[in-house]
Amino acid sequence: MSRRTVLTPLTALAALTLGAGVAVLPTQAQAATVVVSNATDLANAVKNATAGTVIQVRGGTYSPAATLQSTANGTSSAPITLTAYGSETVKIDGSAMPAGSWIFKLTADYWNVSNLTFQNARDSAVVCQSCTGTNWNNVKTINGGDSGFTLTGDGTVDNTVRNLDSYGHYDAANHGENADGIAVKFGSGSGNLITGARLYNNSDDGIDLWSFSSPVTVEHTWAFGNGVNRWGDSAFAGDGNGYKLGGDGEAVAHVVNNSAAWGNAGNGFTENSNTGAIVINRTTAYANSKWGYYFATGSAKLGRNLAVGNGGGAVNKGSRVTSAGNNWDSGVSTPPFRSTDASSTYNSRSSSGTLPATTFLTTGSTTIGATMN
Ligand SMILES: [Ca+2]
Ligand SMILES: [Ca+2]
Repeated sequence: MSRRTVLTPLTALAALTLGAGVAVLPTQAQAATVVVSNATDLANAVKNATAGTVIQVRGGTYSPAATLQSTANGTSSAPITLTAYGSETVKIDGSAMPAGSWIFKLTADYWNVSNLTFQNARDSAVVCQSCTGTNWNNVKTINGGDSGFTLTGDGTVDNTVRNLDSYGHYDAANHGENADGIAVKFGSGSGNLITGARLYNNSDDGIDLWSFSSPVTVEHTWAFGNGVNRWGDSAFAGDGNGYKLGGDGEAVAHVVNNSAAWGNAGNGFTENSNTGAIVINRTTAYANSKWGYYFATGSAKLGRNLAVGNGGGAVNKGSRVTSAGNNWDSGVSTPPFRSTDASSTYNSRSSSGTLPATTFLTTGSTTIGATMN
């Protein structure tokens, strides 16, 4: 049962003094702050949220019977908040939902969602459709049946995804062809930022910007180990790009700053046929199976990037690419890595949610490659 912490005794008092008027009391709006401790109350709290509602979820694992969803908008001054209670650990598990279910779907504006894990989705874990002004902080999407975190639809504007962990996703029906760590696909809208993400061991790509026609900014993000067949699938079809930065004929100038890709089965960073002026600045591609950077057809701007040990080579770039200050450009040296042991990259995040401290792929350079933080 919900514990409504901002109950209004005056309402009860009014009911008493009204006497027979009880029957015509207006429906009491959901209180501003709702603390929930079971799956039914969680579902109802999400369903009934209105601008200003704060939903706090007590620690534990919740297995709702159906997708948690809302079309209710917050406002910029009165967002809707969904978060863990205090510092408690909350896991929302999709296992009990029907096949094909997403765990959490918003078609809504101005929600702040934080400190929650969405695991074992039957399909995608979290989908925000045509959302404006949502903030996602320290969310984890784990081991689902399609992409972990998705922004989609026209009117996808000014959303920030900060410190997302998204891993272990695999779409069995399509032999892993579709399940990405984070997908910003099939839509448009400006001002979308992904920062501090760790996107790994997904069957398809780390991040996929397929058919999204407005620039997306990605920074301080790691994509690794994607597209590796970890499921014994004899018809495995995952692509395994760390950063798949386009597709479906869109020409769009996405931006990737200070991020890294390693150990992916495909390319570290790829235009994926996007001919727009993609900007890739101070990133590192290490030991990906194909190219570190694959920009064969478009007009990307590659600056101060570091490619080492990639199976296909450092870069495949077409004549329209601008390339300067990268370690494949003439006269630019390759600083040595302090460490190529990736084990620390799996460590817990800092208390504020930032990426774990590591020396992996750091060089100390102030001019080239990702700083890995
Ligand atoms: Ca794919
Ligand atoms: Ca993909």
